[in-house]
Amino acid sequence: MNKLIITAAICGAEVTKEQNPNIPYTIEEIGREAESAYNAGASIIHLHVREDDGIPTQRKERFKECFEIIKEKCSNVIIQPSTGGAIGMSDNERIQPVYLNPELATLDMGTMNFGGNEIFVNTETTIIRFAEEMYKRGVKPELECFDIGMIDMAHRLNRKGYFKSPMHFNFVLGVIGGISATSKNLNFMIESIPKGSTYTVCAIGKYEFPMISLSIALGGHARVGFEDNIYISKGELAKSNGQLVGKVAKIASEMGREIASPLEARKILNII
Ligand code: KMH
Ligand code: ZN
Repeated sequence: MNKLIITAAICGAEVTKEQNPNIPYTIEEIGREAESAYNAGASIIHLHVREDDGIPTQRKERFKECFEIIKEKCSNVIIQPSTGGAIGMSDNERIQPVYLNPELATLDMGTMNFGGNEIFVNTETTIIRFAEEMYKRGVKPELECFDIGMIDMAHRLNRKGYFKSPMHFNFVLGVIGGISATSKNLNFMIESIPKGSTYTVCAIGKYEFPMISLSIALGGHARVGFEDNIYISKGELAKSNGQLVGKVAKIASEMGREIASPLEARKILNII
């Protein structure tokens, strides 16, 4: 089986230090969390950034500073900024980190209720605008699919020539308002993408490790981290992203799946 790419979603935009004091806000804390994840086997850092007080921001300058500290501490890791940002941000804010020409960036594939009462807006116009800016700059989009219809949107934009093949997907399961985290749903998503595509899987809270384990068994990749889950086991807060990544690496090792280095991850994702 191919090697396993582990993505660490180290920060997110929703979780706070009140929920887990180890959530990073400052540049130093972002550097610390990225380093712990990298040392434990992550080859991609999925990045949201905050101001020092914890408020999410998409400011290009803040991303730049975080890119610098991550590159310093995790020499060749792949940095994948978010273009989802936080609920309520404008498209102009959300696109900011793409102007730093990262290798990868997330691209959210549809509008949804998010966590119940909020609306995460991603119209087709927004998706196309973000995709065009990414491809112009050599940034590969990771297509974030929170529900099955979002995969249909990827097919549609691929057919129309806006997305290049092979596409790379992230299946996000268990967000309230999106698809629930079941093996049936994950299989349906995997079967729905074009042959030759790559995919990674993440799931919220207690569903994180079961869904990731399924992905590892089926040949997919895995995303883990504070953005999706703050517990290392039931009722026990994770001390670091490294601890969460370490648990994935252990599951993979027990299942006989080797971990991809950042260079191997670039080859698997066709970004070199
Ligand atoms: N924070 C969520 C509203 C992404 O990174 O592209 C969106 C999100 C997806 O986290
Ligand atoms: Zn994110």
